[in-house]
Amino acid sequence: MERVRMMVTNFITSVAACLLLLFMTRVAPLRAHLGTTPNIKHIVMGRCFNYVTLVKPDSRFDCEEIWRAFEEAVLRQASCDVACEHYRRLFRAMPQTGACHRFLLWSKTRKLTQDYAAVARHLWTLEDTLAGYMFNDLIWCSQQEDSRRPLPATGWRGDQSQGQAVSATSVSDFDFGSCPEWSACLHHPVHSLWRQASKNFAEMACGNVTVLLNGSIEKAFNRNSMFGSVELDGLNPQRVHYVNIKVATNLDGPFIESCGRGSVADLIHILQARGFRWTCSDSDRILTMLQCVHKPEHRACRTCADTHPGI
Ligand code: ZNA
Repeated sequence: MERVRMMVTNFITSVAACLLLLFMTRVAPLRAHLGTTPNIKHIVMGRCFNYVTLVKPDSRFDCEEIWRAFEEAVLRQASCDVACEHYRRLFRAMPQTGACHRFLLWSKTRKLTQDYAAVARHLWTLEDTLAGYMFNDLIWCSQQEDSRRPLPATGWRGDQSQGQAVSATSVSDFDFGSCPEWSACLHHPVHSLWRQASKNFAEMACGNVTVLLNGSIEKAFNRNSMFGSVELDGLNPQRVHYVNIKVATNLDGPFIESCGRGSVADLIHILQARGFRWTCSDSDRILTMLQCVHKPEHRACRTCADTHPGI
C-alpha cells in the first residue's frame, strides 16, 4: 500500500515539474536567458584600457567615449530593439584598420580558432579588434521591454525582416536578471553589435583571407550564420586576393563535410561566381596537431616514432 502511495506521489511530482517547466518556457520566452554580465562596465572599460595600453600601445581610442556610446545605444531602446544603426556612434569611436594577409574568419569553430590564432600569431580574428576584444563573451540588454510578441527562431538572416519597431525614448538600466534569447528579438542588442562588427571586419579584409569551418556538422557553411550572411557578403573581391578555406573535423568525427562535399562546395561556387580566387584544405596538419594537444593518445596523433619506437 505504502509503495503504491509513493509511486503515485512520485508520478504527481514529475507531472507537476513537467507542467511547471512547460509553463515557464511558454510564459517567459522573451526573458529566458542569463542577464547582463555582472560588472559589465568595469569589464568593458578594463578591456579597453588593457587594449590601448598593452595590446596595441600605439592606438588612440577614447575608452570613456566608447562606454558612453555603448550605453547610449543599449539603454535608449527597448531591449529587443537595438539595431545595428544604434551602434553607429560606438563604431565611429573605434575606427580600425588591419594589415593585409592576416584575416581569419570562422564559423562553428570557436575553440579551434582560438587555439589556431594563439599559435599562428600573425592571424587576426574579429576578437583581436577593439570591438571584438571588449565585448567577447559578454551579454547585455536593457530593462526596457517592448510589447512585441516573440518571433519564431528564424536564424540570423530572418533578423533582417521588416517589422514595426517599438522604440523607447527614456533611458533605463541594464537588466542583470535576464536577457532575451537572440531568436526572440527583431533587433537583439548583442546580435546587432556582432553583426555590425562582423560587417566592418569583413569589409576591411584584404590580401589572403583564411576561413575556418567545421566539417563535423551538416552545413559547415551556413547562409544563416554570421559568416554566411554578413561576412561573406562583406568581402570585396577587389581587395581580397585569395580566400583560403580550411575545413576541420573532430578527431573522432563525424566526418560530414570536406572541400568537395556538402555546403563547402556551395561556398566555393559562391566565391567563384563573385570572382574570388580560392583554395580549400580539409587535412591541415597544424589544425590536427592543435586538436592532438588535447588528445595526444588518439590514433590520428601517432607519429612515426610512436609506430616504430626502435627507429
Ligand atoms: N566572439 C563572439 O562572441 C562572436 C563573434 C559572436 C558573434 C559573431 N562573432 C564573429 S562572426 C566571429 O568573429 C566570426 O568571424 C563569425 C562567426 O559567426 P558564425 O558564422 O555565425 O559562427 P557561430 O559559431 O555560429 O557563432 C559565433 C559565436 O556567436 C558563437 O561562438 C556564440 O558566441 C555566438 N552565438 C551564435 N549564436 C548565438 C550566439 N550567442 C547567443 N545566442 C545565439 N543564438
